[in-house]
Amino acid sequence: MLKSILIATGLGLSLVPNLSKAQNNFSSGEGIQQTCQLQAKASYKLAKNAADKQSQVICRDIALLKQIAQWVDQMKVNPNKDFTSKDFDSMLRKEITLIRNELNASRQVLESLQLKPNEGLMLEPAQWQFDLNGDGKIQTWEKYFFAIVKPGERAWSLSMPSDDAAYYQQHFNLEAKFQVDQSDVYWALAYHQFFEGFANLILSFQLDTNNRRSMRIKMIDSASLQRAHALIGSGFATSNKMRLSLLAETDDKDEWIPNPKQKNHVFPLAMDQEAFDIWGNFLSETITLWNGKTVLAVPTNAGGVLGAGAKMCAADEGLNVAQLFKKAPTYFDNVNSLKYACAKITAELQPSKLPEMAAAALERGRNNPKSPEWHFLRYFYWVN
Ligand SMILES: [Ca+2]
Ligand SMILES: [Ca+2]
Repeated sequence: MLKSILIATGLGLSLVPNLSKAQNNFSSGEGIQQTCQLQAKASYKLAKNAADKQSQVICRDIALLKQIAQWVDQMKVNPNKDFTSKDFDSMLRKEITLIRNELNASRQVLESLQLKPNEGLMLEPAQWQFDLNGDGKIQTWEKYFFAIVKPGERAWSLSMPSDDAAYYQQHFNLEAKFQVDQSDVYWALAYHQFFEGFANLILSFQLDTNNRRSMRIKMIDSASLQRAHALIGSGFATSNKMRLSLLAETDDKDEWIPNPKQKNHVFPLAMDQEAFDIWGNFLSETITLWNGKTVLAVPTNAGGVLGAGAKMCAADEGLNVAQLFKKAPTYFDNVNSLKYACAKITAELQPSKLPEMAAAALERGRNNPKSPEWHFLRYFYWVN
């Protein structure tokens, strides 16, 4: 009896300093493990202050990432070859619903965050090493999953994360750390809004396989489709807030995304004033188009998806993106199913400048691979 009390007290005492040390520590491997265990135990409801809220979002997102990695591994072991089957549909729908709900919870916490100076947590992402797929081992790709690439390195590829340790030593800044500020909160919020929007978009539709001769897409949830439009629109608006918030920063210490004057940052890309201007122009054109204040009218000689879209509407019409979401019919067979969103060009409803801007940016990029426009696509990947 006495022995068990002693052990219990000893345990309690030894736990106390660990717990306080674990509170929102994202600068060491042990710290983040303990912090996130604490957050999980509190079912991600531990949010008494700004630090707890940041901690909750990071830990909950990592838990979601683990869940996805485990789900993908499970799919590899037990692949369902027939992706048109009802089984596959409900399995995928269940997973995307879970992703949407988790992103929704984190998004709401981020929306409620307004950081005052120095309320931001210090983050050292290369220390965040987890067994993501739950196979009991931390493999090389898992060890470096959160590590940040060095400036000037090729920041993106669509291939699987590398499993070669030397690759990370060479190309990654494994000492990178930064202190979160309100601009960075907007950065995270915009990503959450976009991804939650895409999850809603996917969930609005279903492959209709009842008619075996031709496959078509059925819209099954109009409310989810409206949420997708609203969330992606909010993502653009937040991205613009982030741009303005970054430009307004006057300090220069432990930064994540830098403004043109800040030098002390660990972001893989430096952004000059010109890049900020291009970003601002693209954003404002995109927001106007997204909200149906302009229409997408593409020259009929354009190729690709845009060209096909252009031919769909009459010569004096353009595609109204807001109508695309609001008036969506039940069935989509081919690109002509989108005709319902064609709108007459009038004095009030002008064509968007976005196609010309994109074409000009690509053209300048072709002539000068160092031009900021050419790098814009890379910026888009990192900066949203
Ligand atoms: Ca693993
Ligand atoms: Ca900053």
